[in-house]
Amino acid sequence: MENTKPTSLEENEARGIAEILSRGAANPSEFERYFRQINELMCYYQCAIMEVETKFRVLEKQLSMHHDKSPIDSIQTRLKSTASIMEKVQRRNLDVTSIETIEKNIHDIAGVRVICSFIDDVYELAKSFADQDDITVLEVKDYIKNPKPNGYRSLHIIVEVPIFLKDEKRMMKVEVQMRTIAMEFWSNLEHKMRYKKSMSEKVRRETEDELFACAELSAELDRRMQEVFYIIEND
Ligand code: 0O2
Repeated sequence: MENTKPTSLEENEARGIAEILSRGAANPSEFERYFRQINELMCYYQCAIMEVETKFRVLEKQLSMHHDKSPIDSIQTRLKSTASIMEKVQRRNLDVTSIETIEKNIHDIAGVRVICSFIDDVYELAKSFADQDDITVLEVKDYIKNPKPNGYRSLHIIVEVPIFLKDEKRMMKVEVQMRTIAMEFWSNLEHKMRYKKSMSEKVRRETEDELFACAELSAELDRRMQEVFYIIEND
Protein backbone atom coordinates (compact mmCIF):
# COMPACT_ATOMS: atom_id res chain seq x y z
CA MET A 1 0.00 0.00 0.00
CA GLU A 2 2.91 2.37 0.78
CA ASN A 3 3.99 2.09 -2.85
CA THR A 4 0.66 3.38 -4.07
CA LYS A 5 0.77 7.00 -5.11
CA PRO A 6 -2.65 8.49 -5.64
CA THR A 7 -2.69 11.39 -8.03
CA SER A 8 -5.44 13.98 -7.57
CA LEU A 9 -7.59 12.49 -4.79
CA GLU A 10 -7.39 14.17 -1.41
CA GLU A 11 -4.79 12.38 0.70
CA ASN A 12 -7.11 11.32 3.52
CA GLU A 13 -9.81 10.19 1.09
CA ALA A 14 -7.26 8.15 -0.79
CA ARG A 15 -6.13 6.56 2.45
CA GLY A 16 -9.76 5.71 3.29
CA ILE A 17 -10.29 4.06 -0.07
CA ALA A 18 -7.03 2.16 0.22
CA GLU A 19 -8.06 0.95 3.64
CA ILE A 20 -11.39 -0.32 2.33
CA LEU A 21 -9.79 -1.95 -0.69
CA SER A 22 -7.11 -3.57 1.42
CA ARG A 23 -9.83 -5.65 3.05
CA GLY A 24 -10.21 -7.22 -0.38
CA ALA A 25 -6.43 -7.78 -0.39
CA ALA A 26 -5.83 -5.93 -3.65
CA ASN A 27 -2.18 -5.53 -4.64
CA PRO A 28 -0.41 -2.15 -5.23
CA SER A 29 -0.79 -2.21 -8.99
CA GLU A 30 -4.51 -2.90 -8.62
CA PHE A 31 -4.73 0.07 -6.24
CA GLU A 32 -3.09 2.31 -8.79
CA ARG A 33 -5.41 1.16 -11.55
CA TYR A 34 -8.37 1.68 -9.26
CA PHE A 35 -7.30 5.22 -8.27
CA ARG A 36 -6.80 6.10 -11.91
CA GLN A 37 -10.22 4.74 -12.88
CA ILE A 38 -12.06 6.40 -10.04
CA ASN A 39 -10.37 9.74 -10.74
CA GLU A 40 -11.39 9.43 -14.36
CA LEU A 41 -14.98 8.57 -13.39
CA MET A 42 -15.18 11.54 -11.03
CA CYS A 43 -13.95 13.78 -13.82
CA TYR A 44 -16.76 12.51 -16.09
CA TYR A 45 -19.32 13.17 -13.35
CA GLN A 46 -17.94 16.69 -13.01
CA CYS A 47 -18.50 17.17 -16.75
CA ALA A 48 -22.07 15.89 -16.42
CA ILE A 49 -22.70 18.41 -13.63
CA MET A 50 -21.46 21.18 -15.93
CA GLU A 51 -23.79 19.99 -18.72
CA VAL A 52 -26.84 19.95 -16.44
CA GLU A 53 -26.03 23.26 -14.80
CA THR A 54 -25.65 24.86 -18.22
CA LYS A 55 -29.06 23.52 -19.27
CA PHE A 56 -30.68 25.22 -16.28
CA ARG A 57 -28.70 28.45 -16.90
CA VAL A 58 -29.98 28.49 -20.49
CA LEU A 59 -33.59 27.97 -19.35
CA GLU A 60 -33.13 30.68 -16.74
CA LYS A 61 -31.85 33.12 -19.36
CA GLN A 62 -34.75 32.46 -21.70
CA LEU A 63 -37.48 32.48 -19.05
CA SER A 64 -36.21 35.64 -17.39
CA MET A 65 -36.30 37.38 -20.76
CA HIS A 66 -39.98 36.49 -21.22
CA HIS A 67 -41.27 36.87 -17.69
CA ASP A 68 -39.19 39.77 -16.44
CA LYS A 69 -38.11 37.69 -13.42
CA SER A 70 -35.71 34.85 -12.92
CA PRO A 71 -37.36 31.50 -12.09
CA ILE A 72 -34.13 30.37 -10.42
CA ASP A 73 -32.87 31.76 -7.14
CA SER A 74 -29.63 29.74 -7.16
CA ILE A 75 -28.00 26.56 -8.41
CA GLN A 76 -25.73 24.45 -6.24
CA THR A 77 -23.64 21.58 -7.50
CA ARG A 78 -21.74 18.89 -5.67
CA LEU A 79 -19.66 15.89 -6.48
CA LYS A 80 -20.06 13.19 -3.85
CA SER A 81 -16.79 12.54 -2.06
CA THR A 82 -15.15 9.24 -2.89
CA ALA A 83 -15.20 8.38 0.81
CA SER A 84 -18.98 8.72 0.99
CA ILE A 85 -19.42 6.82 -2.28
CA MET A 86 -17.40 3.96 -0.77
CA GLU A 87 -19.44 4.14 2.42
CA LYS A 88 -22.72 3.94 0.45
CA VAL A 89 -21.47 1.05 -1.71
CA GLN A 90 -20.43 -0.87 1.39
CA ARG A 91 -23.72 -0.13 3.15
CA ARG A 92 -25.51 -1.78 0.23
CA ASN A 93 -23.16 -4.75 0.33
CA LEU A 94 -21.92 -4.07 -3.17
CA ASP A 95 -18.42 -4.61 -4.50
CA VAL A 96 -16.38 -1.45 -3.76
CA THR A 97 -13.60 -2.62 -6.03
CA SER A 98 -15.79 -2.58 -9.13
CA ILE A 99 -16.05 0.79 -10.88
CA GLU A 100 -18.90 -0.58 -13.03
CA THR A 101 -20.87 -1.53 -9.91
CA ILE A 102 -20.41 1.95 -8.48
CA GLU A 103 -21.51 3.62 -11.70
CA LYS A 104 -24.50 1.35 -12.12
CA ASN A 105 -25.82 1.53 -8.55
CA ILE A 106 -24.96 4.90 -7.09
CA HIS A 107 -27.14 7.52 -8.73
CA ASP A 108 -26.25 10.61 -6.74
CA ILE A 109 -22.52 10.93 -7.34
CA ALA A 110 -23.23 14.01 -9.43
CA GLY A 111 -25.73 16.33 -7.78
CA VAL A 112 -27.33 19.53 -9.03
CA ARG A 113 -29.73 21.44 -6.80
CA VAL A 114 -31.95 24.08 -8.36
CA ILE A 115 -33.61 26.50 -5.95
CA CYS A 116 -36.62 28.49 -7.11
CA SER A 117 -38.74 31.15 -5.45
CA PHE A 118 -42.06 29.52 -6.34
CA ILE A 119 -43.39 25.95 -6.57
CA ASP A 120 -44.77 26.51 -10.08
CA ASP A 121 -41.28 27.50 -11.24
CA VAL A 122 -39.97 24.17 -9.95
CA TYR A 123 -42.45 22.22 -12.09
CA GLU A 124 -42.15 24.46 -15.15
CA LEU A 125 -38.35 24.18 -15.14
CA ALA A 126 -38.43 20.45 -14.39
CA LYS A 127 -40.69 19.86 -17.42
CA SER A 128 -38.58 21.99 -19.78
CA PHE A 129 -35.44 20.22 -18.59
CA ALA A 130 -36.85 16.68 -18.71
CA ASP A 131 -38.35 17.23 -22.19
CA GLN A 132 -34.95 17.98 -23.76
CA ASP A 133 -34.14 15.29 -26.28
CA ASP A 134 -30.70 14.43 -24.91
CA ILE A 135 -32.05 13.92 -21.40
CA THR A 136 -33.26 10.50 -20.27
CA VAL A 137 -35.32 10.55 -17.12
CA LEU A 138 -34.61 7.42 -15.09
CA GLU A 139 -36.58 8.18 -11.95
CA VAL A 140 -38.75 10.91 -10.46
CA LYS A 141 -39.44 11.21 -6.74
CA ASP A 142 -41.93 13.96 -6.04
CA TYR A 143 -41.51 14.76 -2.37
CA ILE A 144 -43.44 18.03 -2.92
CA LYS A 145 -46.67 16.25 -3.77
CA ASN A 146 -45.79 13.37 -1.42
CA PRO A 147 -43.62 14.78 1.38
CA LYS A 148 -41.49 12.42 3.47
CA PRO A 149 -42.94 11.59 6.93
CA ASN A 150 -40.50 14.06 8.54
CA GLY A 151 -41.83 16.89 6.32
CA TYR A 152 -39.03 16.88 3.72
CA ARG A 153 -40.13 18.41 0.41
CA SER A 154 -38.25 18.49 -2.86
CA LEU A 155 -38.55 17.19 -6.42
CA HIS A 156 -35.84 14.63 -7.22
CA ILE A 157 -35.10 13.63 -10.79
CA ILE A 158 -32.43 11.12 -11.73
CA VAL A 159 -31.40 11.65 -15.33
CA GLU A 160 -28.85 10.44 -17.80
CA VAL A 161 -27.08 13.11 -19.79
CA PRO A 162 -24.49 12.65 -22.52
CA ILE A 163 -21.00 14.09 -22.19
CA PHE A 164 -18.89 14.34 -25.31
CA LEU A 165 -15.28 13.29 -24.84
CA LYS A 166 -12.46 13.27 -27.37
CA ASP A 167 -13.40 9.97 -28.95
CA GLU A 168 -16.61 8.94 -27.32
CA LYS A 169 -20.00 9.94 -26.04
CA ARG A 170 -20.67 8.78 -22.49
CA MET A 171 -24.02 8.70 -20.70
CA MET A 172 -23.74 9.89 -17.09
CA LYS A 173 -26.26 9.83 -14.26
CA VAL A 174 -27.04 13.03 -12.39
CA GLU A 175 -29.38 13.57 -9.46
CA VAL A 176 -31.28 16.84 -9.81
CA GLN A 177 -32.97 18.16 -6.69
CA MET A 178 -35.44 21.00 -7.24
CA ARG A 179 -37.09 22.93 -4.44
CA THR A 180 -38.21 26.35 -3.26
CA ILE A 181 -36.19 28.72 -1.09
CA ALA A 182 -38.43 27.80 1.85
CA MET A 183 -37.86 24.07 1.30
CA GLU A 184 -34.12 24.66 1.10
CA PHE A 185 -34.17 26.66 4.35
CA TRP A 186 -36.00 23.81 6.10
CA SER A 187 -33.88 21.08 4.59
CA ASN A 188 -30.61 22.70 5.69
CA LEU A 189 -31.78 22.91 9.28
CA GLU A 190 -33.10 19.35 9.30
CA HIS A 191 -29.82 18.12 7.79
CA LYS A 192 -27.93 19.89 10.59
CA MET A 193 -30.03 18.10 13.19
CA ARG A 194 -29.61 14.73 11.50
CA TYR A 195 -25.85 14.91 11.75
CA LYS A 196 -25.82 16.18 15.34
CA LYS A 197 -24.57 13.22 17.31
CA SER A 198 -24.69 14.67 20.83
CA MET A 199 -28.48 15.24 21.04
CA SER A 200 -30.43 13.30 23.65
CA GLU A 201 -33.28 11.11 22.34
CA LYS A 202 -35.85 13.32 24.06
CA VAL A 203 -34.55 16.56 22.53
CA ARG A 204 -34.24 14.86 19.14
CA ARG A 205 -37.88 13.72 19.21
CA GLU A 206 -39.08 17.18 20.25
CA THR A 207 -36.95 18.83 17.58
CA GLU A 208 -38.28 16.44 14.93
CA ASP A 209 -41.85 17.33 15.92
CA GLU A 210 -41.03 21.02 15.76
CA LEU A 211 -39.35 20.59 12.39
CA PHE A 212 -42.39 18.74 11.06
CA ALA A 213 -44.62 21.64 12.18
CA CYS A 214 -42.21 24.10 10.50
CA ALA A 215 -42.36 22.06 7.27
CA GLU A 216 -46.17 22.33 7.23
CA LEU A 217 -46.02 26.09 7.90
CA SER A 218 -43.39 26.50 5.26
CA ALA A 219 -45.50 24.61 2.69
CA GLU A 220 -48.45 26.87 3.51
CA LEU A 221 -46.20 29.91 3.03
CA ASP A 222 -45.10 28.58 -0.38
CA ARG A 223 -48.74 28.13 -1.46
CA ARG A 224 -49.78 31.59 -0.29
CA MET A 225 -46.78 33.35 -1.79
CA GLN A 226 -47.56 31.66 -5.10
CA GLU A 227 -51.11 33.01 -4.96
CA VAL A 228 -49.90 36.50 -4.08
CA PHE A 229 -47.51 36.31 -7.02
CA TYR A 230 -50.37 35.54 -9.44
CA ILE A 231 -52.50 38.36 -8.02
CA ILE A 232 -49.64 40.81 -8.58
CA GLU A 233 -48.91 39.40 -12.06
CA ASN A 234 -52.50 39.54 -13.25
CA ASP A 235 -53.51 42.85 -11.77
P1 0O2 B 1 -26.41 14.30 0.99
O1 0O2 B 1 -25.39 14.53 2.05
O2 0O2 B 1 -27.30 15.48 0.79
O3 0O2 B 1 -25.86 13.77 -0.31
P2 0O2 B 1 -30.49 6.95 -2.12
O4 0O2 B 1 -29.70 8.23 -2.33
O5 0O2 B 1 -31.23 6.49 -3.34
O6 0O2 B 1 -29.68 5.90 -1.47
P3 0O2 B 1 -32.96 7.64 -1.01
O7 0O2 B 1 -33.33 8.02 0.39
O8 0O2 B 1 -33.80 6.64 -1.70
O9 0O2 B 1 -31.47 7.24 -0.97
O10 0O2 B 1 -32.92 8.87 -1.98
P4 0O2 B 1 -33.73 10.17 -1.87
O11 0O2 B 1 -34.93 10.02 -1.04
O12 0O2 B 1 -33.96 10.59 -3.29
O13 0O2 B 1 -32.73 11.16 -1.11
C1 0O2 B 1 -31.48 11.46 -1.60
C2 0O2 B 1 -31.02 12.84 -1.15
O14 0O2 B 1 -32.13 13.71 -0.91
C3 0O2 B 1 -30.27 12.84 0.16
O15 0O2 B 1 -28.93 12.56 -0.08
C4 0O2 B 1 -30.49 14.28 0.65
O16 0O2 B 1 -29.66 15.20 -0.08
C5 0O2 B 1 -31.92 14.53 0.23
N1 0O2 B 1 -32.86 14.12 1.27
C6 0O2 B 1 -33.68 13.05 1.23
N2 0O2 B 1 -34.42 12.97 2.33
C7 0O2 B 1 -34.07 14.01 3.12
C8 0O2 B 1 -34.49 14.47 4.39
O17 0O2 B 1 -35.35 13.88 5.05
N3 0O2 B 1 -33.88 15.60 4.88
C9 0O2 B 1 -32.94 16.28 4.19
N4 0O2 B 1 -32.40 17.36 4.74
N5 0O2 B 1 -32.49 15.85 2.98
C10 0O2 B 1 -33.05 14.74 2.45
P5 0O2 B 1 -28.00 11.96 1.04
O18 0O2 B 1 -27.00 11.12 0.34
O19 0O2 B 1 -28.82 11.32 2.11
O20 0O2 B 1 -27.31 13.18 1.66
